[in-house]
Amino acid sequence: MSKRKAPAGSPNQGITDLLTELANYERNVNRAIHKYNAYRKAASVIARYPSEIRSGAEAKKLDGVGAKIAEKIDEFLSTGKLRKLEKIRQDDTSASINLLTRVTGIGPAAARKFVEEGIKTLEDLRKNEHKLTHHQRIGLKYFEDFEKRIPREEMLQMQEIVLKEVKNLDPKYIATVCGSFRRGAESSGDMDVLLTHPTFTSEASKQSKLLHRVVEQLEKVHFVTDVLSKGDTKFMGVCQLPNKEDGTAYPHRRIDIRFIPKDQYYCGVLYFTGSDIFNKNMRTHALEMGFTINEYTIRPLGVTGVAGEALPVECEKDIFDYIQWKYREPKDRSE
Ligand code: DCP
Ligand code: MG
Repeated sequence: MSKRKAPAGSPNQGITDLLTELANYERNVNRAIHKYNAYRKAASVIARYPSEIRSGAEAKKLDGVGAKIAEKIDEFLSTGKLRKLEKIRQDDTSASINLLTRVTGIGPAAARKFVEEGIKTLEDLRKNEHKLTHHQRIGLKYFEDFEKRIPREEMLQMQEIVLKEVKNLDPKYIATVCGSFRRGAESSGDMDVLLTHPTFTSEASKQSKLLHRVVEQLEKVHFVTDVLSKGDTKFMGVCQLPNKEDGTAYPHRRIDIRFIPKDQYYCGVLYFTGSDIFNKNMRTHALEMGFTINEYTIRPLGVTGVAGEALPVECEKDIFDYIQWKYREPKDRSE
């Protein structure tokens, strides 16, 4: 999962930036995940609004924008700023926590702990390397690179390398680049790869070798440059395209590879294609239809509300069919 960096370019970017900043503040500083989600939902619906919003009342008509957010939009439109945000920005602790959580591997709890110990800047982190986990050290090392979004053109080149190497190892592997890339985004925050193999099912014993072989091959061709963590079913790391023709280097990028049992693969592909807001809406509809969906399975709910056995799934459309939803292409899954 990538740290939140919204793509630029809506007529209401001033408003969406403001809501995103408030969302991050609620998550990172207050650890108020519901408020975080509410601001994110409002930002996302406003980001897709095609014309310039001129009042809070106009915004309030959109699903996900309530009275309090509408009020903030009014204040921002009439004064060009928001007192609440000005205060947050001036608060030293909030600003430091927000900064530190931009490092991958540092969550809100770790950030608060560092700040309480007086570690407040990237410089402070560098001086205290011994206090960082391996993951956090790599996050610090590539801090600037990881803040950059990945243009689709580079995602396509990255995808080509991953799919080619996987196929060369064993054509029976199935790999899918999910996340915002699969939804057609012009830029992505990271690369989310899902991997399966017919011999790996939820009944079979663990097959972590099949994941590790792929990671080792990607290291061998110098695509994967660093490992953040490597488990039986999930690899988190860093990758980089080979240098451009003129010799300049591409930024280092975050890559996750998840190794998923074949029978759970398409529930995984659906989940990791997102968006997170689309997933929430789809899960809500599934519940209304008497099913529970998560990143592994879709299961029917009995009259007592207890989930039954996982239903067979051979493709994403099967999941839509169970809940009687018209199939939606990845590009139509922003909400
Ligand atoms: N996901 C989710 N709920 C979360 C986190 C993630 O449903 N809390 C799912 C939907 C996301 C997908 O996982 O689309 C991948 O997570 P990312 O954070 O990488 O999100 P995107 O790939 O959509 O965006 P980005 O371009 O920022 O990477
Ligand atoms: Mg992503």
